[in-house]
Amino acid sequence: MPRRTAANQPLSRRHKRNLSYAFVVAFVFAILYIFNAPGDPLGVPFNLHEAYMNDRANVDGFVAKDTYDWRTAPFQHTIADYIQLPTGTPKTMPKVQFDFPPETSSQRAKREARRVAVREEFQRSWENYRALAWGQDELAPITGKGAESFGGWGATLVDALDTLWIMGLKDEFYEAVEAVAAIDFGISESTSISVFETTIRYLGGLLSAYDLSHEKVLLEKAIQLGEMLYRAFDTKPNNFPLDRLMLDNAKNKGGFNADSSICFAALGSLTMEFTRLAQVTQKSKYYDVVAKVTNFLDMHQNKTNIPGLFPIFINAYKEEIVGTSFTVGAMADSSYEYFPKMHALLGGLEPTYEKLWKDSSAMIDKHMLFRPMLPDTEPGKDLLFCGDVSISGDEIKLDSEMQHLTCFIGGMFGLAGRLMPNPHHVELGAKLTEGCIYAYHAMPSGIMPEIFDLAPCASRTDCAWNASFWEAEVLRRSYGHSHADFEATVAKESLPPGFTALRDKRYLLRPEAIESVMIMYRITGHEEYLDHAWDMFVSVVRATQTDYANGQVFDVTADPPAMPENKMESFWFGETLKYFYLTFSPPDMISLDEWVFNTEAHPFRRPVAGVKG
Ligand code: DMJ
Repeated sequence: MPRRTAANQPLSRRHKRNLSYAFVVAFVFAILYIFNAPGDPLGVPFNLHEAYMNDRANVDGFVAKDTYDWRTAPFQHTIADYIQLPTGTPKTMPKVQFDFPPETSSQRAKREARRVAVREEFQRSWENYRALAWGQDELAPITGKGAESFGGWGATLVDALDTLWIMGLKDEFYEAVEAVAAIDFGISESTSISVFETTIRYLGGLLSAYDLSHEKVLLEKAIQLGEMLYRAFDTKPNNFPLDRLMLDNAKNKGGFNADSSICFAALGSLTMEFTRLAQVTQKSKYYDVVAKVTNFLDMHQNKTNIPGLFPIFINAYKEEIVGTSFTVGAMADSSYEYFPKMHALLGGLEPTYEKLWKDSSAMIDKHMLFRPMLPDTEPGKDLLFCGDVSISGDEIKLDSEMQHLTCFIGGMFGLAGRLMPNPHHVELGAKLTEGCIYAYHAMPSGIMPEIFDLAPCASRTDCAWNASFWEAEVLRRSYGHSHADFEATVAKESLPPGFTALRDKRYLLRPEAIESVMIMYRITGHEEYLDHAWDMFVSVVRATQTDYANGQVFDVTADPPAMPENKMESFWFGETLKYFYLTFSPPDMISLDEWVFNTEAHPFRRPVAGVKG
């Protein structure tokens, strides 16, 4: 018979009771821990974040420094009557964002870990910009030197301001505001500036940081810069904006001729920034000059060579729109993007933007969107891309070439489909976003190239894989003749099935794909977008990280990635990292129902329904 030991003796009732108490206490602690697990200390609701960031208790007053007051610059082609900002009370707009249910603790832990990783990537580059290129336009990410590219006023400093605010980097934000107050828009590194780039990066950045922080000096700087850019509208015969502004001429005499050839993006996408400037200053003169362009576009929209669409180049001087090449990519993109966004920014009070959107989106859908032909094992029916079109006689021809720049289009259709309710547009937005996600996955580095071509399907509903068609398309793009040529091209170019050419294999740190992922996630709440975003982030960091920051990639087909280029544009801070961060933030952080982004990812406050501005 076994001996009775302490271990095998039956437990006394007192022991059992004590054990149950211990179990209950441990269980309660475990539950408390799970629901209050230490996460990101900055992960607080938006109103608390805003109160924390805008508490200026320890912040000095800032004084704007400018050696020249652009309000005094000449303006020869004076305007007698301004088109006024729309009056009336902003309309109630349909809800954009999905009603997100509360997240579980494990969802939150995963999301916050990803958000912190994005913030840390930003901070690493920011610290080096601060130490090595403070106040310059860019930090060269390999040599660690400063570089000037956009007027020399600190493009990165201004482009990143609102990202600092959104990421809760309070000390860094106010340090940057102090440096921005000291920018001298009276002098420049450059003799001429791009009106479009200066507007979307600098003016957009200043207005957005002002909208978020209410920091007065940011509005003063926005007005100084706005007055400089306003000189681009000092043109004969119609006050249409110039593509480039010669700064000395603008200061000394003014009075220009409108451009005889200006791209659609440069002509049509100053609307949001000048409208927001008009709203916050209550000065319709800023709205007037962009509204004139909008009225012109409206009058001509249905008389172009493909009615509804605008060609890449326009004669602003003669007010002629006769071009035959059309794209939603480079040189046109943001003008289409701004139609639905202006509808939101004006609280639905100006019907022209809805009309411009409806007529252009119908033709983009009809002529430019295409399903890629992919092996039957691939999810081709769920994907769309957007190519370019040209017209010759009556024949409209699709060039099934996609640009990274065009990846914003998924978010554009999704957002517009919510603002001006249209489930078909939301579905297009999802498929276009899936197209870009697919192109990221298809490349050995996990990153989509700058420009590539695909074999297009004849139908979006029915499209069986046809290897001979793919081969013919590869040969057409590469000027090859034989099956051997085809095989050599596929091997040399690392072409996945369905891809017919990689016209530009670089990745320039661009934001458009993650922009659409973020918007579609906020609209639909579909969790798989979070994983796609994370895959993109991991691949992008892996291929771009340098000792100092992140550099452009030469070849997205190289794996492991080669050394990046010594170049980092300001939109890496202003857009790309911001959209990654917002994807992994709680959805009330810059809600799409309260804010609308300009094309450089600067959020502007939307009017509140029923409340006059
Ligand atoms: C940004 O400067 C803006 O998004 C612009 O509209 C075009 N694209 C670049 C970044 O890729």
